[in-house]
Amino acid sequence: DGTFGWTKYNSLAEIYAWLDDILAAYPTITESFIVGQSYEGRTIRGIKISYKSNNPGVLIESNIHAREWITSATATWLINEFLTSTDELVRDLAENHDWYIVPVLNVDGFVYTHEKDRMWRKTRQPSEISSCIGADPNRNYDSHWMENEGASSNPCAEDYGGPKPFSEPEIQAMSEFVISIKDKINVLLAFHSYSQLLLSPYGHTKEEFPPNFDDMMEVAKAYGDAVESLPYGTVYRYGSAAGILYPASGATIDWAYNEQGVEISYTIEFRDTGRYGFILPPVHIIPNAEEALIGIAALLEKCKDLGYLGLKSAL
Ligand code: 0X9
Ligand code: ZN
Repeated sequence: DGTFGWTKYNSLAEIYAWLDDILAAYPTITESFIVGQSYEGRTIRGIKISYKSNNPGVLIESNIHAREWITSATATWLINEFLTSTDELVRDLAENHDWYIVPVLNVDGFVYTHEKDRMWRKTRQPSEISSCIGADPNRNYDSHWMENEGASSNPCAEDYGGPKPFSEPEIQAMSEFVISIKDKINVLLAFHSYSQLLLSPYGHTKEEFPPNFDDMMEVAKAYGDAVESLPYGTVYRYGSAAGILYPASGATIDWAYNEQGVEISYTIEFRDTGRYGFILPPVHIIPNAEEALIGIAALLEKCKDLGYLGLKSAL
């Protein structure tokens, strides 16, 4: 019926109904989890996909920015591939990693983009000092929060860091969820759009680079090369977030890397490079998702070669 054929973008209700169908269809491989509740009281849901024990863990955070619809469309497409594909590469990828996928983190903002303002980015919690609403959830984590002009202190700005770290209930909840599984997580991928970039820490400074920066760039190159090798593949650039984009402090990947020891953490900025930007036509969903799939497969292969996919803790 086209509701879930990745030929259009879906609402939160449609995504959650589809998730329920998937969980019911694959009860032994999938597990539902709840990250927490949003400011407006919505449930932030996720799905774990695990074919066997002692797999390295990969956490995918998607749609932290409300208007970046390609991210949840890609995340749901990946879930479907992991469960249904018969392709050998996809089967290896699916079955040899444990997947924790949060398709829509900023649920209130996402609903707002569907119902009121397509270009909304932030959360929907009102400010106490201004009539402007919401904070940038990707500036709200407690790691170098507000440092080096990596976020704004103006509640009306698109990159407002919030009144304090973890002021946004969605980000507080996500941080608790990450902490609860961090011993099982080898790799964190934060899905964003747009610009076709792979960004490593640090976000708060371009003067310094993380200890394993060279490894992270090698891993990012593997992603870019794999995507480019596709017949219709696009070009991905890579570097540290502050180095090739702009300073952004308090982002998910920086907090996970700096404070929680997740040694491989990337922001992936999907299609396109600006022609359509956030309003990416739905005909891009499947090609973008195929690029993500092939890119993530190459990325994890390189991570494994470099020794990053070992068990983090004996159970
Ligand atoms: O500004 C952001 O939060 C991300 N770009 S977006 O256009 N999707 O809003 C980039 C974040 C990268 N920076 C860090 N991870 N620090
Ligand atoms: Zn974003």
